[in-house]
Amino acid sequence: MQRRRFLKLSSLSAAALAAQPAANAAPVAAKPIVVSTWAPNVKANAAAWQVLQAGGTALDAVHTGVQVPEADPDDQSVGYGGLPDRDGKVTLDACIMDHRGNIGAVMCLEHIMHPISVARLVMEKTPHVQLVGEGALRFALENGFKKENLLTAKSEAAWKEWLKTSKYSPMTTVENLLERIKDNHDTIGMLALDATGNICGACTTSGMAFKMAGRVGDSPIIGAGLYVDNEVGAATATGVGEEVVRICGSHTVVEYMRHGYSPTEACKEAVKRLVKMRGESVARQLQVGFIALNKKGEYGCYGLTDQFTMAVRSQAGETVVKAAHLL
Ligand code: SD4
Repeated sequence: MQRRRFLKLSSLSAAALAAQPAANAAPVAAKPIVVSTWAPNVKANAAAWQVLQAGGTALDAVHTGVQVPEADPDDQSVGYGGLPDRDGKVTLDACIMDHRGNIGAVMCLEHIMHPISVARLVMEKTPHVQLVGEGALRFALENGFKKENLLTAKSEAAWKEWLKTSKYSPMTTVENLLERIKDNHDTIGMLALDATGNICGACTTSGMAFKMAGRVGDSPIIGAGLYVDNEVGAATATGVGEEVVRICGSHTVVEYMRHGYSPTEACKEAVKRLVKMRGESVARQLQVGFIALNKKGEYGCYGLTDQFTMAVRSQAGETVVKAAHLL
């Protein structure tokens, strides 16, 4: 796989990394609208869309939408059925951000099927913005969440298979994530613009498969995996979280939109920054994807390498967009 990727990506030219002038055309749809990372999340968008269409808030829409993959045992990258860490434990990361800058996150949370709901409770019921591990679990149980076994037979089998051959190394976990991304399915980041013009976002994941115990990626980190500024727009990320954190990815995308870039251009600029920082040879072995939505309902996405997709739902119907990519 490494070699295949290398051959595919080695055509990167210096020109591809040079600053591009801002292009203008951005897909636009009247509000309300909801967008998500990865094509299979059309299902999650459909649930969010029901909320939006009924006049619900962007916050309720993203909260409802991302619960779909969280509860889906066949989705091995989010919630129930997520691939475990290297010790066989399913540990979940999630965050949520509303149009007023309220935020809540949980990290390394075990046994709770809907970490996004716990993140929302952190936001609404505590003086804090992030709870991790045991404290997050205790908070969830105290608030009526049920303790469940999230490791499905399918994910346990995948873990046992991995144990036979894999080494505990950072690159092995990255390779696992890249394999998973080839199935076009991964972490869900969702952004919604409701009928009143407010934007909110949510992001939830089981993180990198077979990660070290205690590892937290970008997904529950506000500014990295998700960022919302109701005056400008919102962005969310997927891919190798360590790389997204390094450039405060989603915040970076929103800042580019603030300075007039279209959602697609803003996502591209963040990807370019990462490549500049990491260098071509490291970057070509990775995947990072951003999606963004602005106040006008314009949306866009961009990937570091091939295969990234986004799902869109608006009055115009359901669309899947294949992201352009830098390398
Ligand atoms: C993480 N960003 O934990 C997540 C995983 C992911 O596509 O999004 N993969 O690093």
